[in-house]
Amino acid sequence: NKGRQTWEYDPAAGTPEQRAEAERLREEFTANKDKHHHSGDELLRLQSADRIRAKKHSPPSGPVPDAPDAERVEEHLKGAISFYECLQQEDGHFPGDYGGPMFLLPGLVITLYTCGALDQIFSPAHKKEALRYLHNHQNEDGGFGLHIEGGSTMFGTGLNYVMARLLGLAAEEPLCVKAREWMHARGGATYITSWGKFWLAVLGVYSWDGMNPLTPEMWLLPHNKWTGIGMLHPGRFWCHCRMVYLPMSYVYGKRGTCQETPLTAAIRQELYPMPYGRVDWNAARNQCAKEDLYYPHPLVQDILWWALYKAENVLQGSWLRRAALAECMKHIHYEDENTRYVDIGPVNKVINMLACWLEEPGGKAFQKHLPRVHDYLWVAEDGLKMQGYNGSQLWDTSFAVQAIAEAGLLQVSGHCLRKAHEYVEQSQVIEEAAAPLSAYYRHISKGAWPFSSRDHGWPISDCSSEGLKAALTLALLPEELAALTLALLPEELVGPAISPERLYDCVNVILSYQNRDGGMATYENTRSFHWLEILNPAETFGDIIVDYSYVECTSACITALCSFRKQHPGHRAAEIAASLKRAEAFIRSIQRKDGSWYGSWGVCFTYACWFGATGLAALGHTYANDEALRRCAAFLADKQRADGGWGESYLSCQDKVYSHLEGDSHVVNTAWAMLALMAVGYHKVDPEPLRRGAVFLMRMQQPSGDWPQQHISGVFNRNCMITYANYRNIFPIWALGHFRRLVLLGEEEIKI
Ligand code: LAN
Repeated sequence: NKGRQTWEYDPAAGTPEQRAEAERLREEFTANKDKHHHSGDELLRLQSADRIRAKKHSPPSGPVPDAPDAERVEEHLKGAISFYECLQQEDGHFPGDYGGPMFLLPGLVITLYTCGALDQIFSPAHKKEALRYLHNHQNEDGGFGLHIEGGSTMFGTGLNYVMARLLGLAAEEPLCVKAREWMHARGGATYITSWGKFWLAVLGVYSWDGMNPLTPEMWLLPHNKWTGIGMLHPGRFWCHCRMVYLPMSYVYGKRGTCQETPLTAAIRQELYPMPYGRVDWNAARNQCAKEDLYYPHPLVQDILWWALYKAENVLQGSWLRRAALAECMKHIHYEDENTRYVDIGPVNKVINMLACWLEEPGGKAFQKHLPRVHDYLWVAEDGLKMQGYNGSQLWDTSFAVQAIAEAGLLQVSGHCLRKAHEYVEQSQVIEEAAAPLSAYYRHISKGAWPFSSRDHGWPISDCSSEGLKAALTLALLPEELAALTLALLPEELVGPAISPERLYDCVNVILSYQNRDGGMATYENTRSFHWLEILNPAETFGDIIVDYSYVECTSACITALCSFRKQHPGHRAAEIAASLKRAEAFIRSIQRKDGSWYGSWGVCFTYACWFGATGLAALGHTYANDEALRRCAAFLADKQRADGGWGESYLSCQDKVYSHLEGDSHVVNTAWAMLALMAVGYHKVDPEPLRRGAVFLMRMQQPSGDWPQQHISGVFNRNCMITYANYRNIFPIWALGHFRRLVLLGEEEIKI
């Protein structure tokens, strides 16, 4: 259960002052909702209010000078670290809001309603907070976006409308009236995306005939690629795509639908501008609002779906269908059991739960799913949301370790690092998933680190790499701490070290991730070809079918292997050297002409430049001796703004063109840009941009030592944004720490 984050409703929790303060924070958020779409995770901070008040260090008050010296920066860092430490949990991880997507909670509410379990999970307080969330994130025009910063879409509006109704909001409430008007003005809910069609059909407010088929028989295709057709087997898809379409096709194949209630009968009539009985379902299959269209269907899909649509007449009720559904259920149970019912992500979590219920209403599997719903819920002053994962615990904690250790202020951070070490140790995956892995299309996991917790357990290339780097960083600390003559034994300082064997297991996983193109993908190897994206039916998401090599994942693997071989030079040295060479070639091959890299998991070019630059720098390349790094530095230097910071908009991700933020620069972008520039040694050429960046970060720091939550920093599938609440603490600490030691103190290389 390490790393488990759940919120409980306790009306008596806290002092009356704290409760009043929470209410005030909520009201303040609502009053300012047009100014910022993000909660600042203030309720989490409120929970730690006593610790925050008692902390030893705060940043200096008074204006930040234009040319701060090392001592001044040190004071800011101490304040930042002491503050951040207050958020750390008993088990050593740093919790934070991992919301952002707006299409997750409705699926959960629809499922729970369908299974008759809504009131079991959603207390009146949950409902109130979920409705608060809806009110706070409804756009001015009445619609809802795909994510909290996005313009209105039919997907967001249709699903959140339905959720509002299921949570008890009357159709005449202004929220509903405005959302309905938004939908009707655009033709109504038949224009929702295919995933939206799926959820509406489950609730029984949309016809299954209005859906392009999710033929479960695809799971019976031969998997061997030499058969040709085997290339289409879901076992070759990106795991998130495979794991979502698995239970979706089960539910589709069964036409699993909520029993009609007066409420669903009413919703049916509300979603469309015409009476429900007059909707043309065949035409509806391919309708999609222009606001939602990120990846329009190519013609082949229309032909394929038409053929499969016709085939449904034969397949439904056939022995083949029964065999396909049984095959799906086998894989669903495997996934549930191997993740302790957390599941790989928020979408398959909910649909797996629905599939289990359809298979056996009230059965054991369904019962085991219910408590794990809480792992995905998060409460902040903007309300209750469903997160994009069961948290980002290991990811944030590994970054935090690296950032805090590099600040080099161990007198302040020793305790915090010790706790973080416990979490890193306890979350490494130490066992494989159940055998046989190949029958379930699973990659090896033993030795990997997950993104969130050991219970979740899916291995990821760059999480393994960041976990390994954190472990290696911590392994060096006892010496450093001993040098400070602190009256503690090294073991007491960071806890017992992770054994070399476990680190070797992780290296084994990292090496296994290398693709033929030299790069590393996310959870598995690249198993098929880019042209398969023509089958991507999800209109709002790009590049979901294949797990590609990414600059982020590849660079993380490079830096991890480089750190590893410094401490363990004898272990698989030749293989590591060969792997690094190929990974380097991959990174170079995907650099853009303008010197940048495109980021797939963070916003955006700034994020990816940080990875591209640190990857090459770890291999010994610098500004002075490498043309690619000079181009990258020039790209970044060119993007610095008048306030000294960097600020990139999420629009970069969808448009694939650099886009500046309006208003203030962003502390997280600024830190990434500074880290990239320092990695390549730009400060030796011109320290000025770094000094200005550092001053910007210090000016943005709050008196508590915290930084403000600004625009959204994470992304997936090109088009959907996701919040990384911890980044605003981690990366400014990292960049300022680096700046102090490298630029102001003139250290050549930072050892840890
Ligand atoms: C994540 C979160 C972590 C992220 C990093 C480790 C940061 C990245 O470097 C590799 C990709 C990965 C693992 C990643 C992939 C896509 C995820 C799982 C997410 C962004 C969190 C949520 C998202 C998931 C796909 C959301 C559900 C939506 C679907 C389209 C299925």
